[in-house]
Amino acid sequence: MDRKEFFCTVLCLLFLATAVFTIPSNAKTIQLTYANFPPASTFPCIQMERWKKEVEKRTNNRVKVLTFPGGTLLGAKDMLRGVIQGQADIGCLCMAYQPGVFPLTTVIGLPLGFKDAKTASLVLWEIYNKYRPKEFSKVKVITLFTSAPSNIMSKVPIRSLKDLKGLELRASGTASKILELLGATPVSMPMSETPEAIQKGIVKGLLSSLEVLKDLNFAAYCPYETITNFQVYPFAVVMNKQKWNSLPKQVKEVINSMSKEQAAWTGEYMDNHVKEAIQFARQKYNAKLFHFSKQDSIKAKKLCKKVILDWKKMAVKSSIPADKVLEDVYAFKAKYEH
Ligand code: DTR
Repeated sequence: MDRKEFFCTVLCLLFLATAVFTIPSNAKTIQLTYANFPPASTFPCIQMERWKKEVEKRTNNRVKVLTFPGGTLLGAKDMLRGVIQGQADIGCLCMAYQPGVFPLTTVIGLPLGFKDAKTASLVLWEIYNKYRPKEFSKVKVITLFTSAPSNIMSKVPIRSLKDLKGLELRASGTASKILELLGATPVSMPMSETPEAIQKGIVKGLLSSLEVLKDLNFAAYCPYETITNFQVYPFAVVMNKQKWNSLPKQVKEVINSMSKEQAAWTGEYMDNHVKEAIQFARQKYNAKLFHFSKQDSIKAKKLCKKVILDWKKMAVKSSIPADKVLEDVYAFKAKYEH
C-alpha cells in the first residue's frame, strides 16, 4: 500500500469511527411532559419554568421538559389521576382541590400561623420527607410548596367579622371551611375557574394569597384587601412512577437534588411576589388594605380552631399519628421561621 492509499484508508476508518461512536443527540434526549392547571402568569407555572430550565441545564440538555400551563394537558382536579395514568409525565396539583385525598399533607393547610410561603414550603417538604405518606404512593414526588398565607380580596370593604356575614367568597379546601366558620358563604372552586366567577359577579371576592391581585389582575375587580393571614394552600409536583423508574441514574440524582431547593425557591419567589402584587394593586387600582380589630382577630382564631380539631379526628381515622405530625409541623416551623 503506497502513502496515498494508506492516508485514504486512515481517513475512511476515522470517518467510520466518528459515525459509529457519535450518538445522535436525539437518541439520548429524554422528553418529559409537565402539566399545570393555572395560567402561565401564576406562581405554580413560574416555578415549573424554573424547574424546567434548571433540570435541562443540570442534565446538559439530556432532559427536555415540555410545559403545558393553563390546564392544556390536565385540569386542576384531574392532575393526580392523569399523572398516575401517564397522560402527563409530571403534574402540579393543589391538595385543596381533592378533599380527602391527601389526609396527611393537608396538615400544612391548617390555620397554624405560617407567616410566609418559604417557611411553610420547607415545613411541607420536611413533613413529606419524614412521613412519606401513602397518599403519594402511586407517584414520585418531585417537590412540594405552598402559597403565601391567605387574605381576603373583595369588591366591598370587609373591615370586621360582621362585614363577612353571608358574603359569597371563593375559596377551596380548608379555606372554605374557615369562611363558613366565620359566617361567610364559601363558593368552592379551583383558582383556574375563579377569574370568570369574579368577573361575572358570582362571588364578591376570594380568600387566597395576594399575588393573584397581579398575576390574575384581581386587583381590577377587588379593590379591598383584608389582611387575615389565615392558612396556606399546599401543592405537590408529582411524576408518573413508570416514567421515573425509566430514567437514567444520573437524571434521577439531578431531580432528587433539586427537590428541597425548588421548595425553598418557590416559597421565596411567592413571598417577594406578594409584596410586588400589593404595590401593583395600590398604585394601579388604589387598593385599600384593612386589618381586623384585635378583638375580631382573637375571635376568628378561636373559631378556626375547629378546623384543626376536625383534621385531627379525620387523621386518626386514617391511622395518621395526628398529634405527632402536628408536633413535628410546629418544630419544623420554629426551625425555618426567622
Ligand atoms: N390559594 C389557592 C392556591 C393558589 C394560590 N395562588 C394560586 C395561583 C394559581 C393557582 C392556585 C393558587 C387557591 O385559591 O386555589
